[in-house]
Amino acid sequence: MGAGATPVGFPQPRRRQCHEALWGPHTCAVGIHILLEEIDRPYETEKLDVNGGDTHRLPFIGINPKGKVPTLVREDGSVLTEFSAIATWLARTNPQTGLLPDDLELEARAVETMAYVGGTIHGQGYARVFVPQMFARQDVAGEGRAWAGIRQATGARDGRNGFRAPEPATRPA
Ligand SMILES: N[C@@H](CCC(=O)N[C@@H](CS)C(=O)NCC(=O)O)C(=O)O
Repeated sequence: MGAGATPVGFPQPRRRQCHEALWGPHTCAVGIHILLEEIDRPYETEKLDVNGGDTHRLPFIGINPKGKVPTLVREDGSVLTEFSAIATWLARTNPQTGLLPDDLELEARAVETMAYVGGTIHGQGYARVFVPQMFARQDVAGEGRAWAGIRQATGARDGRNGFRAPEPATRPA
């Protein structure tokens, strides 16, 4: 399959007049909406009822099988997902906006901040607020489900040992 070819079974991307951001109120996708405003070029939006489950139903799930906003359908019809990827791509394709510094060190710092906000504050922080029952302190979770799962998957007596590298004898020669 040549570069840029569409895998069999996938809908052929259709060119569009402008980008379309699929987003939901009160979600991190609002950030991409803000960036599109900053860029000051025409764009379209599709507002989803995320709490109502729109991201897990067709047609959205056919566009982004991960079932997450933000999702950007670009002018060439291709779909880009993940906040930091979309933000970086929007910044790089619109350098006049100065959204991302040119200097490598400053760019690395911007990516560092984006990764922390997206991965740690958003990904873990909010999950801990919304579904605290899914999290337990590791020092009291020795008999908890997570370690039990690791024990089962690895055969380790103590869940923590499940993370140890295999004994040399079990490595391929
Ligand atoms: N790793 C994704 C996470 C995006 C994400 O968690 N989006 C949430 C809204 S803030 C979502 O779509 N949730 C819908 C769901 O999980 O059902 C990214 O960085 O874009």
